[in-house]
Amino acid sequence: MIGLAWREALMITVHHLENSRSHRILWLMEELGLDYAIERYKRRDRLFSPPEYERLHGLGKAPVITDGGRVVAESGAIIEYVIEVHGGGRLRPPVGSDDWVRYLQWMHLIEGSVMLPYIMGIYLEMLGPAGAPIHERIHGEIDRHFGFMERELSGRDHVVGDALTGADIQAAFVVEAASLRGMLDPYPALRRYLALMQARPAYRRALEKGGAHDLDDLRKGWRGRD
Ligand SMILES: N[C@@H](CCC(=O)N[C@@H](CS)C(=O)NCC(=O)O)C(=O)O
Repeated sequence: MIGLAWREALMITVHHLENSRSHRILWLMEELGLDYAIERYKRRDRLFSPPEYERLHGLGKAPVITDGGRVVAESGAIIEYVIEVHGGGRLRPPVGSDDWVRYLQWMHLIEGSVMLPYIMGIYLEMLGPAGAPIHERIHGEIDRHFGFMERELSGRDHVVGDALTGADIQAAFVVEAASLRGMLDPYPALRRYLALMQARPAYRRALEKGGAHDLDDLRKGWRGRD
């Protein structure tokens, strides 16, 4: 009989920071049906990761997983790692196929491109009237990125092909975050896509296991409207 500590050493541990992108990884593990452990961490001042999280990985940003002696950070890298090492070819198109090229682009598009204007929009809002000189530029970039995703997802249920892939797990978080800020009114395809993702049993199980997904702080006014 293997003791608990040993069992955990042999399986992936998802280091889950409350209300964060680490929901992506819980969702991934649930979709793949893998055995995993969860270590939970509370945010410091509702915003930052706690010092124990920084001790896991120098950047201290969620998500982080440990897999035996390996520590993997950065959500896109974790999703690719888990799919390649433990996924047995599931949740990604065959390597080298056209769908795989699209999968790779979306896997990197979200954190590499879309998150930047999204976060800049939050900071702009914090600046209040002082942000006026860069308002048009930032909102132009937000519209450009979200408009691109809207056109790409029109008439589709998934980012790639006709089944869920890791790229959907990467994409849904930013669409959900935008939805909470009331940004999706002009984007019916993104609203439909998000509803499809949120209805998946594995998405919901990840929420149950990870605890409340309270992204309420994101709800604060958008473009100063509310
Ligand atoms: N590009 C990174 C972003 C990581 C990130 O910003 N994580 C946030 C949670 S959603 C975080 O750890 N915030 C806590 C902090 O900044 O201390 C990824 O996708 O993993």
